[in-house]
Amino acid sequence: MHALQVSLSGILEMKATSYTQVQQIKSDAHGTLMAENTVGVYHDHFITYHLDLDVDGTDNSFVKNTMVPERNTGDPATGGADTPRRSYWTVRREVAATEADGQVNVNGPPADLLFVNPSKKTKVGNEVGYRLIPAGATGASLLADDDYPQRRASYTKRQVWVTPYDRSEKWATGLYAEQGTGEDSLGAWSKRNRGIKDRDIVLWYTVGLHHIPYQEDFPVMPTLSGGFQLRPANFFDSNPLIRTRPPADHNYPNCSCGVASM
Ligand SMILES: [Cu+2]
Repeated sequence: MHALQVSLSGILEMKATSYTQVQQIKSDAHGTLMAENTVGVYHDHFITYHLDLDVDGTDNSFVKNTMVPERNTGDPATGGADTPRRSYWTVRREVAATEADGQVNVNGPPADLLFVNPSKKTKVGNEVGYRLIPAGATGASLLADDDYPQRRASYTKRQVWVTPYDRSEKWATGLYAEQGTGEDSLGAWSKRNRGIKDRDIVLWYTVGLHHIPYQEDFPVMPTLSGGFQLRPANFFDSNPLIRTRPPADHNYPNCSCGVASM
């Protein structure tokens, strides 16, 4: 399993103000009064990971396993069962065909997101894969699509994008982010809606944090973290830890206790 985490710390972004007390603020101060004459401004952090995943080979597919609530029809022909239970949930499996299917807001309906190799199977026939698990910090941009920072980083409205590998597509906001207009960015590339099924695909995962500053963040911020995990999902035939050897019977110099001496 791979866990990736990014942490925010350091000096908070601040602006000067004439306010010295919260009661003086009559219009939007666009931030929190952190100290006299000091406002910590509202802002976002977006950290984008660009991962050329190769799950047991280069040609992979992106699979969305969406959990779907169902009513019990009582009829096995329609997935029901003759029991008093009224409902259950099941999985709708979708293999992304093109880039449009590869864009996911992870705050939507519950779904497992997997990268599989369709040509490699476990003994019982499941496609080998890895699962992407967001671990906090799943903020999506709140800015208008025609706002300038948002044009450059239109992809920040969704945490997950999947594209076919292209060596010229390396940085999500393009080569010149500061003066970019969005034409050389992940959002623009993905509009071509290329095929992403059973080929060399790339995951772009954006960790997003909306930051309303609080007084504890001043003057230096206690660490705040977010990230994601990549976890084997039908990659091994069973729990691989089962075959791990037990630790050898060491004599640790600072530890005199042990089963034999008790
Ligand atoms: Cu911040």
